[in-house]
Amino acid sequence: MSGGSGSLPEKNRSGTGAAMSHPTIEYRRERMSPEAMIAAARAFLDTLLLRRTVRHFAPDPIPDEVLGLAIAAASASPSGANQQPWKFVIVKDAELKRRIRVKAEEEERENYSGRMPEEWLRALAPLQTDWHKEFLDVAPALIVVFKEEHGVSEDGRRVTHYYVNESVGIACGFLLAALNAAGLATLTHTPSPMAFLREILERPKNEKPFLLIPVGYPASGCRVPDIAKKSLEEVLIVR
Ligand code: IYR
Repeated sequence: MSGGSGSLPEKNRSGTGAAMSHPTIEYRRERMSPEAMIAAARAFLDTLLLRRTVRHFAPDPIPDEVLGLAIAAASASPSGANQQPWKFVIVKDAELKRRIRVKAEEEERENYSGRMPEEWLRALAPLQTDWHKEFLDVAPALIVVFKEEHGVSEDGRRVTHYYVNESVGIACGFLLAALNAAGLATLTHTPSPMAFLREILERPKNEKPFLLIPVGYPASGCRVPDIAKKSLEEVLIVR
């Protein structure tokens, strides 16, 4: 057998002691050679290093199928109790994008002119952001990620969801990586507060906006801040 470090004792095979009511399936994955692992990890890193947060998009349309595949990748993410507490709304309609921009800019104007403390504004200065959010109607698609704070059963009862922020955060990471792998530029935008997104996009009350991701090609001549990631030495501790 490949891919395992050993066999589990029979009574623990299901991990729950309830194998009959909660069936398991065998999980196999071919082991890679160390060389192949290193090559795959390096190739993945090199692709991720191509990603930059982009604030200037070309209006050119992008293939719908790529968006669908990237959202399928996001939805393959692990989640608390496998509850998959997320919804992804793709907004391509020009009028909806315009309404989102108008509301986001209203909020951001307040943020930049008093709601954000000086320390926050100083931290943001290298990113050169301000209240203008032109990208919200220029980018060909916005993906609005909603978190389901709780679920609703078929008979209308409230279902508790676990580790919602962690789950949706991981799914967003998968989504950004998938879009990046397909050669698209993204922006992780969090207009604050963003409750207006639920109203404009007519989502139910148990869904809260989590992240707004404009997607597209970078505009020609697009520039990004000259900022760097921390070195591995700064972020990695081996004990
Ligand atoms: N939401 C504002 C401010 C902002 C906050 C953080 I933290 C950023 O990393 C970038 C921007 C805006 O979008 O301009």
